[in-house]
Amino acid sequence: MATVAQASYDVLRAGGLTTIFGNPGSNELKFLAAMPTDFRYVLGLHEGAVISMADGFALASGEPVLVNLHAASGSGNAMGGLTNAVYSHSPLVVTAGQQVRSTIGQEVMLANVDAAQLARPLVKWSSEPACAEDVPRTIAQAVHTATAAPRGPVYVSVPYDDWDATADPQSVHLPARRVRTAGSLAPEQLADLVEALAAATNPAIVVGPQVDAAQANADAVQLAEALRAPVWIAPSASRCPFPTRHPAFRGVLPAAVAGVTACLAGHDLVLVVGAPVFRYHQYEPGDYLPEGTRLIQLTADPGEAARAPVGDAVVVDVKAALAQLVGAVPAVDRAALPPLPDFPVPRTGDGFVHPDEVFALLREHAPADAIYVNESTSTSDSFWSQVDLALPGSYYFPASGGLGFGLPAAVGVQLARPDRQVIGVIGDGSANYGITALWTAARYRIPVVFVILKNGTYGALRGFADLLDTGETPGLDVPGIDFVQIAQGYGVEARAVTTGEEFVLALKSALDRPRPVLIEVATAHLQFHGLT
Ligand code: TZD
Ligand code: CA
Repeated sequence: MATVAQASYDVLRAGGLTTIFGNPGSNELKFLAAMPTDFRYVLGLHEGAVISMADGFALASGEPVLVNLHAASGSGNAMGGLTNAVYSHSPLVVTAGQQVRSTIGQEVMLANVDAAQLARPLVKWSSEPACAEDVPRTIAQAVHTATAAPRGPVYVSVPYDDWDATADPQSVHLPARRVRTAGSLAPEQLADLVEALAAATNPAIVVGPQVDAAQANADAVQLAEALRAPVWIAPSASRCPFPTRHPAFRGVLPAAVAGVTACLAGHDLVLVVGAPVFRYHQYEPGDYLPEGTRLIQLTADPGEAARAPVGDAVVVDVKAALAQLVGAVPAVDRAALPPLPDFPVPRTGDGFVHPDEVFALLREHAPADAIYVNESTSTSDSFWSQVDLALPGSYYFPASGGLGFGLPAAVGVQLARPDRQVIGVIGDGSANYGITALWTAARYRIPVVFVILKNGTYGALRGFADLLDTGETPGLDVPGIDFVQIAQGYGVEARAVTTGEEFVLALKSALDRPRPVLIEVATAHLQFHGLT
């Protein structure tokens, strides 16, 4: 007779969840002791890093991933990272070990009191099975819920005395079940969209993370070419859904109402594909759209459709919808899109490396198919002006703005995509929230190149302080952090550079290594500010 643990692992295997990211405690040992040999366990030293490594792995592989946390304590540590997974539609199956069923009511040490409630405002679905026999079915439900459109994280709490119980013989049906979503445009919806696009004199397209997640980037290119329409990436880009050197590409829309409206001026129709309308950040109220502009949003997420403050929406699989539109829009009689200007000449620093120069040098010296995981918050404009991202799955940024994603997610992405070099571009502020992932990268020889941009400050908050006119506030600078020593302490080779030439040498040698390497780049005059 199979145990609950064995039946549960059969469900996980069938769903492809054979990589487990976790940090264990006493409540998880029974589950881990039963782990079959075809599963692999990736240990993270803090749950914030665990969840973000898993998030990166799920985003880059396109597959659901199991996260195994310790009770409420471990779950709480993972909660910030979970906000990113929610907004990146990451199919994480988060399990947390619970104390022995009969003792939860006494609130013994490390009981997860009211466990299912803990993650509920964030996750798609949360549960603690009512009895041991229902654990394998609950885990199957969790996997199907996480992967059904719109994808997203789920949470399951399992008392640890359940794992050794005898499984319900009927659990054998669970691994074979498949749950699939259909979601093309109905004929009349397609006809309406084609009519609107054909009638528009100057349509624009805005593409979002769902396009990259569905690997529909080439479909978006085809639609842009068919319509001869310019393309922007939706504000607060968490992925790169369009090739950045295509003549139609106009950049990332600013994350403020006024800026979006200014960019979209002159367009009578804006088709938003695979993004919310919109993920603003800076509060600059104004008209959501230019006068006379109509907006139509295509999204797989009914929540995104319902909460938009402006425009019509169609809830649909965006890859299917794009392919349908490409096949149906009539040829247009408009001028071809002009070729792109050359890359802007990067600004350079003296005694430090300007971020523009870092990104230009990465473009020149890193592999063309490198994947960038970016968590450097004040350097976005530099990044987008200098990079050449052509392939799907080339860029990841924290989807809810919660720091602590970047460094661990780079590790998870590299584990999922050993065929492409991952470069983590991480600010000296952001790096600290997920720093323990360096140990995991070293321990499992996951060869990420971490580029730490060191300006000694929370640069983005200095930008906000100007915007909000708050002047000098406490808590904005982070001087005196030596990332070379920190990295070495976790077992990662590291070096610090202060010139472009040094950076190129360090980068080339890092790219040749089969192990992770960290390069700390001075991106401001640290001594001058007294910030070393
Ligand atoms: N804590 C968490 C978990 N998420 C956050 N977004 C913040 C705090 C606030 N925050 C930002 O939104 S940007 C930022 C902070 C602290 C500064 C990051 O500094 P950095 O990058 O060094 O990584 P820059 O380029 O210097 O801004
Ligand atoms: Ca910084």
